[in-house]
Order: sequence, then C-alpha cells, then structure tokens
Amino acid sequence: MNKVKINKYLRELIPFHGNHFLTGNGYFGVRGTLEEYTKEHMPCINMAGIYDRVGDKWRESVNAPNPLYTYIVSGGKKYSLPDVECESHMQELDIYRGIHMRKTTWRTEQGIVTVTCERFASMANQHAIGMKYSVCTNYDGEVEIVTGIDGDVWDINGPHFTKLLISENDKILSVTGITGEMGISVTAQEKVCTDFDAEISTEKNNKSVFRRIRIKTQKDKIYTIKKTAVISSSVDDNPVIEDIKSADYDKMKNDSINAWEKIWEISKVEIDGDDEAEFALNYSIYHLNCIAPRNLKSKSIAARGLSGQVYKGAVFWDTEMFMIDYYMHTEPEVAKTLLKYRIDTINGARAKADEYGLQGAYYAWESQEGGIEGCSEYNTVDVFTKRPMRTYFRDKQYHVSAAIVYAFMKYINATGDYGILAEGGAETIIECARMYRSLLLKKADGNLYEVHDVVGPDEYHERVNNNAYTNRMIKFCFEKAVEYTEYIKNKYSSYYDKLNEKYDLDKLIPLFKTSAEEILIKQPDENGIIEQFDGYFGLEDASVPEVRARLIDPKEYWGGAYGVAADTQVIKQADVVAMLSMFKDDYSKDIMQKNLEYYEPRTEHGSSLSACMYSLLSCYTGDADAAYPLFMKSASADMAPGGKEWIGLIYIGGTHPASEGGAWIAAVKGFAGLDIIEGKPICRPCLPSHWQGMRFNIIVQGKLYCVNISKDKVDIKIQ
Ligand code: IFM
Repeated sequence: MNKVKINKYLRELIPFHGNHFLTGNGYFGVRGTLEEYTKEHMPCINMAGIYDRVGDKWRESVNAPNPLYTYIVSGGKKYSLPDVECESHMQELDIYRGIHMRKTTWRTEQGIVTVTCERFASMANQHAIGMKYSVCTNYDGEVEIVTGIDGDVWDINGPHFTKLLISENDKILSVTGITGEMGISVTAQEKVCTDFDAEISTEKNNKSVFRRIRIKTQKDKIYTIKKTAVISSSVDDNPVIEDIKSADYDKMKNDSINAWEKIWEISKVEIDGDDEAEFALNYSIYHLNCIAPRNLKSKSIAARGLSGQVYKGAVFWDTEMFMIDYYMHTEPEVAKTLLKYRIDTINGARAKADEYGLQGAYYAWESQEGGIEGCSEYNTVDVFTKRPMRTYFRDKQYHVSAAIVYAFMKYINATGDYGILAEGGAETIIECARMYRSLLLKKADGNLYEVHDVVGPDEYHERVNNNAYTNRMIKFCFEKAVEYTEYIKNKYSSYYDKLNEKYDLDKLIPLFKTSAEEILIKQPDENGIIEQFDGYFGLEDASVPEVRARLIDPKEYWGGAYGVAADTQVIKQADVVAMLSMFKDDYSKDIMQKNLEYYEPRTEHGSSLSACMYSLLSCYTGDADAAYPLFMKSASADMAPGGKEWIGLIYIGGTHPASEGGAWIAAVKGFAGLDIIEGKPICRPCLPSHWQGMRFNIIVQGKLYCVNISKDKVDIKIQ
C-alpha cells in the first residue's frame, strides 16, 4: 500500500481531509483541500515560523496567498465542490512521492466534465509548488478554467494581511500579503503553461488575481495546464532558487520525487505480517517528513505541524518529547535545528522566567518566534457562559523546560554531538536548572525540596503539588546540568570560562548537585503505585465512562477549576506512565506493570500524546500485545476522522505530529527495543505476536545501520 484514498465526496469531512491529505516540505504545509475551495472550507498554505497578531486576538501562524486556487465554469456556471454536487469524486495521496491527486466529474447542461489534478509541495526546492490540472468533456463545447492566486485566505484569528499587493507581469501573477503586526511580507507567484490554444484573460480584485482560460473542447480530449508556483517571505532563511520564469513543471516534479525517494531510503519501516500497521506507521512518518524544518535555521515544529493555525502554530514540548527521536535517528541535522531553535530563543524563555519572578529560562508553553509565549491565560472558552476560562497551562506547566533538557540528552546520545553543548546547549541547560532551583521549597520541618502549584502532563488537574513527573524531570535537569558542565569544563574550557564568569559555576554546580539529591521523588506505595501528585489518591475514583456521562455538553472542558474530571482520578494523558517510560532503568517491570494497570483505566487519552506512552511502557514490561492497540491508536491519529476537535469552544483539529512521532518511538524503541549503549545501537525486541519481523534504518553517531528483526534473530549491520 502506498496511498490514502477516498472514492466518495463527503462534505462533513472537509476539515478532516484537509489534514488527512496534507502535503508539505517543512517551509510550508498545503492542506489537502480541493483547488476550488475558498476560505470557508479551510484551504491553506501554512507558513513555518511566521506569526502575526490582529488586535487583542491570539497571535497565530500566517497562511500564504493561495496560488493553487482553480475552478471550472461551464455554460456560465461555476462547478465546484461542495456547492455543486458531483457525479463522482476520488482523492488520494501518494505518501512515498508526496503527490496529492483528485478526480471529479460533474454533470453539466452540456454533458459530463471531468477534472483531474495532481499537485505537490516540492521536497527538492522548499519554495516551490507544482500543479497539473486537466479538464475533459464528453461533448464538443466550451469550458473555462479559472486559475490564479487567492489572497483572501482562511484565518482563525485574522485577517493577517493588512495590505495586499497584486500584480501581473510578463504572464507571472503575484500576490504579496503584508502582515499588520510586524510588516512581514509573504508572496505567492505563479505561472501557467498550456498545451492547447485558448483565449486567456486576467482579472483582479482587491485580494486576488486570476486568469480565465477559455477552451473550445473536443469530446474526450484532455486539456492540461501546468502551474509552477513559488512562495517566499521577507524573513526567509534561504533565498528562492527557482526562477519562476524558467520553472518547468515536469522537472520540478521529478526533482521532488527524487528528494522524497532519498528520504524514504532511510526512513521507511517495514513490518512483516501486518500491512495495516506498516502503512499506518509510514503514513505517520510521511507527516513527520512533511514538516521537518530541513535546511532551515533554528526553526521548530508546531503542535499541529503545518496543517493550519490551530494551537497558534506554536511549538510545544511535543517536539522534544515525541518528535525529535525520529529525526535524530533519520536526519540528525533536523534534530539539531530543533534544538538550535531552543538555544536561539532562550531570551524569550528568560523573559518568561522574569515575568514569573523566577531565575533562568522558563520556556513558553506555546512558543512562537523568538520564544514568545503564545499561550493565553484564558486558553479555552466555557461552553455554557461563552466566557474565556482561566487555565494554568501558561503559568504552571514548568515541565516544558525539562523536556528540552531531556531532548539534549537524547540527541547527544544518539548523535555523539557533544559540540552542541558549546554552541549554546550547555547554557540552555544551566538556565533551565536555574529556573527550577528558584521553584524549590522546603517546609519548616522538611528535609526534601518540594515543588508546589504546578500542572503536570495531565492538564485536567491544575495547580497540584509534587507532581511525580515534574519533580523527576527537575531532578534530571539538575543532574544533566552538573554532568554537561563537567564535560565542557574538560572539553571546551574557554566556553566554560565564559559561562563560569557569567553564572559563577563553581558555586552554582554544587547547588545543582544538592538540589538533585534532595528533591522529593515519589516512590511506589505498598501496592506499587506512584501517586501522580499529593492528594491524588484521595480524589473520587470514578471511571472514565462515569465522568464522561456527567458532561452536559460534549464540547465541555474536562479540566480547569470545575471540569468533570478535576475532582476525580480520571486523567487526560500519560503522566506517571510517561515518567516510567522515560526513566525505565529506575523501575522494575513489576512496578511498571502495576502502574499501567492502575492508570490505564483512569486515563481518558484526551490528548493524542497519551497512547504512545502507554504503548511504550507496555513494551518495556514485555507485553507487546497490550502495547499494540495503543501503538495503532497513535499511528492512526490522522488516518480516520473522529479525533478530538474541540476544547471548550476552541477548535483544535489538525494533524498530530506528536502522536506520529510517538508511534515511531513505540515501534522502534518499544517493539524493536532499540537502545543506544556506548554509542552503538542494540535491540531487545518485543514484537506483537502476529508480527513476523521488522526492518528499518537508523543513524547512530554518524553511522547508518540497517536493523533486521525476525521472531528469533536480531541483525544490525552498518551500511
Ligand atoms: O502539548 C500538548 C499537551 O500535552 C496536551 N494538549 C495538547 C498539547 C499540544 O499537542
């Protein structure tokens, strides 16, 4: 299997299909919408790392003017979905070549018109998009193709372009939008080649420009236009290399296919005995490949990838905890770029720490360019009162900084690139540790440091004390600050001297050491269960279905001050289970098993980040069959409609890269049992009983390995 495909048009699935059929190249994402869609149907070319704010609405990422905008007219009537019902419709995405394709037929007064279109976001040239659009009638008659650039783009909190510059020059159409907040320009240009004679005229309005291509059709003859388009902005890392004037569709397509082939040579995972799982996993990998900030400087990945403006196009802990593992083993330069983003945005994190009266670096919960905090204090809307609802994600999810430190550790183990410490990594880690030190509390008669008033990964319980996950991550952060500072002292002494001068490391490091030793780490109780936070066991032990049944409105928020889950033991997502899978060597299988059994039935899995952690931990207990459905849930997050699309009244639909990255982790670290020991990969597989084997490539410390696992053998070869 190499395609996702539908054979029927369903209007109600327009938002889902926009995600399901997404194409992209890391610089932008093109939603899998149809060419004729205007903004009500959420088409978009979502730009990586460009943001804008309108009035006092949320800042969000910016969508480019849409150069794919195209529809047909027959007998003076516009034929477009969803407004005019079609006779047949097919849409598909070839995940191995990155090509989106649709074929639709309409019955017009003159007869049947068939439209076929293939398009791609070039993987070879990150500014380019190609589109081949064909029309065929089963009668001799007339059809118009209307094609151009739609500057009236879909926005959640827009419009972001306060000025639009529209031009036509030497048959090249161009729309430049200029953002209101910072005056950033985003330009779409396009050119069309036809293989037939036609009468062509150009039309403009104040937002868009398009051509009308009038064709006298002969029965069953196919009329094709080939469009090459270029997207650029005034804040690009790389110049546009494709000259739009000389751009050739077929060459552009071949180059892109070749670039995809190279990516798949390393990233494909093969599974013997389970085609469905193999495809779901590679579909997840496809999405990770579409959003990787390849050849970009210090960019990261938003929680909804490049599928739109949901979650403000912002970067969450998702990248460091769930996605970076895939990149560090398939394209380590991409993983480095993700970490560079955190290094380069440290001033934003310093400003946030300062805002909350803390030292060091407190990274944004929803990070935008420069580390600007995109998260609002009122992050959802009450469905009953329609009033903004106070949530404490922004203020209290302290664990985000430690996730970044954890990612540095994973990256260094996987790549051996300790050099990143001297490129700002060590300072980032020290700054995170300084932030955590300023959170530590000791009771008058207490021996241990406690951390109060936090939100852990389980967002349904806000402002809790001693969240097991958060405290353990803080300890880890102190330990790494000590270890890596020691390392740079020996290896990069002049960099160390600079940092020592700035932070007085000779005094600070011993403080980190005692902080690591003296922080309260929750231990398993007499039943082997680790309490998620102080007082959690005292909450009502209601089941997930019971709590769900208490909802008055299906869009109601479960957490916050008075959400249905807030006073119960029902949790949103992996919390203690996440901690156990991240620190697997600290716990016995028995403890892992007991906690899985305790927390799984109490977990709503209301976040797509949850299932993969349960899957991974189940593998660590040796129970691959229990892990399997959770792995499939994670790998299939964008395969079928029905995912969670609302928090309160806020739309949260889009692709789920953390779930996709989590599926890769569950497959490679869980089922294949990959670990890096002394710089080399080893595998202790734990395959689901119906799998016969797995094959994949991984890069470890600069070497490419081919891993071949069968029921009774593991073969790891350097390539
Ligand atoms: O980062 C996650 C969070 O853990 C749960 N809510 C959604 C966020 C973005 O994916």
